[in-house]
Amino acid sequence: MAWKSAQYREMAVLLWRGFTYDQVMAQCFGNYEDNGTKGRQMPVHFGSKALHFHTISSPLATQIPQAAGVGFALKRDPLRRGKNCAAVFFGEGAASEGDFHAGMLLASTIPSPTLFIARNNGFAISTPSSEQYHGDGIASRGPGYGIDTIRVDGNDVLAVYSAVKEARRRCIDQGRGVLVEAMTYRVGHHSTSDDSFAYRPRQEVEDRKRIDNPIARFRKFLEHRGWWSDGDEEEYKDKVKKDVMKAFKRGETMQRPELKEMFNDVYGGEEPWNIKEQREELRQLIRKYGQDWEPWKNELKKFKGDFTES
Ligand SMILES: Cc1ncc(C[n+]2csc(CCOP(=O)(O)OP(=O)(O)O)c2C)c(N)n1
Repeated sequence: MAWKSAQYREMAVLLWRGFTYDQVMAQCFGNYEDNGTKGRQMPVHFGSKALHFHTISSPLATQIPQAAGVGFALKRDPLRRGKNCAAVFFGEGAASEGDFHAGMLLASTIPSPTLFIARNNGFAISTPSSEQYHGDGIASRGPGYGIDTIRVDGNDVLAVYSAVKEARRRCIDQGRGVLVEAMTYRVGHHSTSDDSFAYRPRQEVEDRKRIDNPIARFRKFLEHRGWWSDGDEEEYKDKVKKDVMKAFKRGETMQRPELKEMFNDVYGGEEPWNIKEQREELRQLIRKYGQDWEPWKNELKKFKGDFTES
């Protein structure tokens, strides 16, 4: 199974590998079933050791040189050499960070089977790609690093599938990095706190949704072949919506992980004195005020276990 390093739009990779809706909600709500990040990460910053998915970091592009390092480690391991690669996802905005260049250079000079997947969706929040680079997108940078590169129509599901399949084959066979740039258009707002109509026309978005959209296009393809219909679509959407809402309601009401988790896993190896000291200080404060001061009393009920006892 390839090691994945993602930005924050790759939840589908996890779902494809068997991550459940309950696990998604556990991470987003930071409840006690959030085994990967234990309530200590921002929502959608998933991670799963079992599914070989590195925990997502907020600072853009940090995953890129890390992935090149993972690729190198895979190549050094006799059991995984020639079988596995590291795959890293990032946006065209993240590719403006120095870390993009560091990662590409690393995979090129200390060759490592790393699949760089740039998803160029035209925007980095409000910055259009026309302001992101003056050259020919991200793909044009690959040859400069001696890295095999392909640009693909990111709105054509099957084209992306075959491009990535071939890129992966080359990556593993040659033990070298390969760059894929998938061209698409972000029809949604950047996030729920963004109003993209402040910086692009509504009509442009509506047109893209209807005309050149991977979901709409693939659906048309399936319908044309007689493999999908309006009825199938309605039935499927209805089922997924129900399943998602069920997991949402369940995850929302569950208790948070034990408070002591906040201090765990900060460093590897022996725990340093400052972490011990901070844990003890919080314990003393909770002993003193936890049951008397209303805001803390209410807040503490949301966590599993009794921190003062642990
Ligand atoms: C180093 C750093 N700078 C800025 C940000 C704020 N930020 C978060 S997402 C984002 C846009 C990223 O755009 P892109 O890489 O194209 O990915 P997209 O969101 O379009 O998928 C920015 C600027 C950040 N998280 N980290």
